[in-house]
Amino acid sequence: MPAIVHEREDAHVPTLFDAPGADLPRPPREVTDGVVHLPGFLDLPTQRSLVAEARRIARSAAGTPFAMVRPRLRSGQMSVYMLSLGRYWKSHPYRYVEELEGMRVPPIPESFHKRTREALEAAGRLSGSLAAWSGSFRAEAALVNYYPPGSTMGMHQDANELSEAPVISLSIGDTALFRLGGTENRNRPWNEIPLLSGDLIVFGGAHRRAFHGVPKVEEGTAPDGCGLAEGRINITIRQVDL
Ligand SMILES: O=C(O)CCC(=O)C(=O)O
Repeated sequence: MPAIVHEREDAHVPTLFDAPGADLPRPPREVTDGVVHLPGFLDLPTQRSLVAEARRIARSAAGTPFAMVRPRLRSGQMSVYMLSLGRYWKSHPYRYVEELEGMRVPPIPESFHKRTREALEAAGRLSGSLAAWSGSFRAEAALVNYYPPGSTMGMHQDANELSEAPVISLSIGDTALFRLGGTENRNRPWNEIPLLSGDLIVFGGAHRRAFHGVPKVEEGTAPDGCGLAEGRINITIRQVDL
């Protein structure tokens, strides 16, 4: 997760539910080579338990070097809060570390590992580029991103991992617009995928280093029972080493 650029791109984003096609059925699909979208991958009880787990870890990390904070990057203050598990994603310069101030990064909980295995199995059934990873993927770094109302994430590349293994991304809470472009720059053309609570995106293959971001989160759309009263949680899981 390197440089986040805080562009004002959100100014052009329509309301998600007004967007053309927003009311169409959402079948599981390979959106483009190596990018799989599985709507409703997590049921509500699973969403609640992942949120509860993330809260428990965030509470125990409070006051330590691993506290959930809004990172300050070279490009400015992020609006998203981040909690690092397994490896800590550090800025200045951007890199992953296994410890800070002599303390180990909190481990990735078993519930996240389990969802990762299930996600890769399901994604591998839809994408030839992802199929090989379900047996060999090692979940080494998990980021819990909390989007309070009004927050966004600028277009960026996940480029600090040595591995080409895909990124597993789970969404809980408010509906977000996930924008995925090419590997060369932040510009169009993009795929834009509304991510509802419980959705899974896996991106790898030709799009592992694609620029991506979240220009819009629709306030007040989190379903009852997902475990979040407001905002959005995104959990991304990565293999860092080769
Ligand atoms: O919140 C999301 O859906 C995307 C998160 C993301 O891009 C990242 O953690 O690198």
